[in-house]
Amino acid sequence: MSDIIELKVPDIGNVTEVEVIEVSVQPGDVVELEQSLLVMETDKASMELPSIAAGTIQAVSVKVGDKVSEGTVVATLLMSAVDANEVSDDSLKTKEAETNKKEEVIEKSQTILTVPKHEPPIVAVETVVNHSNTAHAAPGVRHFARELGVDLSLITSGSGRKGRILKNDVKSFVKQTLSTKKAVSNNIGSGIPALPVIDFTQFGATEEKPLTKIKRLTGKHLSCNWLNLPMVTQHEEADITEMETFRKALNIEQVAAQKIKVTPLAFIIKAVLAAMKIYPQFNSSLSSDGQRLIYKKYFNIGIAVDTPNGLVVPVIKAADQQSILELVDSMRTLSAKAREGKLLARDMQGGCFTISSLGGIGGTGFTPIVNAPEVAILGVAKAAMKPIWNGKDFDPKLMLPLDLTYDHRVIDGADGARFVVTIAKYLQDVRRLLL
Ligand code: CAO
Repeated sequence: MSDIIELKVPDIGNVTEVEVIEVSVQPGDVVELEQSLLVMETDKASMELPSIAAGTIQAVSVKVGDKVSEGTVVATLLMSAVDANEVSDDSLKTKEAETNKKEEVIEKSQTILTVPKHEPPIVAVETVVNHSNTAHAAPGVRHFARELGVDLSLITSGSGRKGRILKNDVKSFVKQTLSTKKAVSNNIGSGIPALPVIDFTQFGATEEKPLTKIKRLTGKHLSCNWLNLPMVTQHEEADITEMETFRKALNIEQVAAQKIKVTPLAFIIKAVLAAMKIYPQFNSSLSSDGQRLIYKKYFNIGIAVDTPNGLVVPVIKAADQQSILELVDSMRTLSAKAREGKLLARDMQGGCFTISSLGGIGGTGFTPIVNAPEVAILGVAKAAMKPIWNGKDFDPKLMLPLDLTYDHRVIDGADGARFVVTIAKYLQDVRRLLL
């Protein structure tokens, strides 16, 4: 048996002819088993041709641009001693199949995106690596990607010719993935799978617009809170029938005196403040080591304000020192400033508890996200008339939906329920707020 073998194109499936787009070896090169010899490309995919044995390349019989098909001899190889003993002409085909299988196994097993050891741990990313085979990339790039555990199919287009993925594209992908994950990985080890990168243009026309700065910052903050805080939302309904009668009467006077209208929110702030005084854990923050609760002796209430540029939360300072009408005034000033984009950093700092009211818009309830380092947030939806059973009959009552989300590390479920029930009690009879 000769120690020189012909390296041929194996069965390439339904395709009859493929183009050689890269030749990775030249005469004299010492190659290992399964080392890529060349890359072939069809309209849809590129594939590598691995060597079926280790040895030294004697001659290369194809060049870039050549069309090859099953059986085309691409090179001849002088096998290394071990392989020469192992490989016979008859066994080449079997070996070839094994090699392909091995590659497939290696690729399929790489389902987790890992990072170089010196990097901090990041979120593991599940990938569908068998799609990697269809990515357009040279063997060196594939090898590099494999070393980093990068699924090439996640890189939607490369910066090389015809969208080929280059080494730099892999580096940028890793960099981008690391920086995205770092933002959410402060408390990690949680192995949250990343969302797949999807090229939506494959489904139809699209248009891209950058997020506003507020949206980007809010998104980061909300994601961080969502991932770090174990949150529970407790729902309640407050009977505000009498409160609304009082508020409407008050507003007749307010309008007559050309003053600003009072909305339910001012009463809600008052009720929240009263409940916070009874349950001081709602006016606390967890220390950064998670070992202590920091109780605040001041009462600053953040109000979520919807602006054309996104959600902002200005803070009413010393809200407990303000009357209902003063709260209305503070809210008006801050929400106007927010909508005009004139809030200063200090207007949004120092909050103890946030209220997010969507009641002016509608909806029957929602689950707000705690505005950490605060430990709870109250969501308010739209009040609606409902038939409430009084023991004998149904009474029509104006019911206000309240949704309290709290950080379960700080607030127990029972206290969450007590707190929101207390708010509802104050709203049902606002005279109690005077006590
Ligand atoms: N049920 C029924 N009606 C309500 C209500 C409720 N819960 N809350 C307010 N209303 C009514 C008001 O009485 C007012 O009615 P009139 O026009 O007849 O006087 C109308 O709805 C509009 O109120 P408003 O929304 O302008 O005023 P507000 O004081 O209730 O809220 C503010 C002020 C700044 C909080 C609000 O304008 C806003 O921006 N809300 C959105 C907050 C947001 O985006 N939250 C989501 C954050 S994600 O967690």
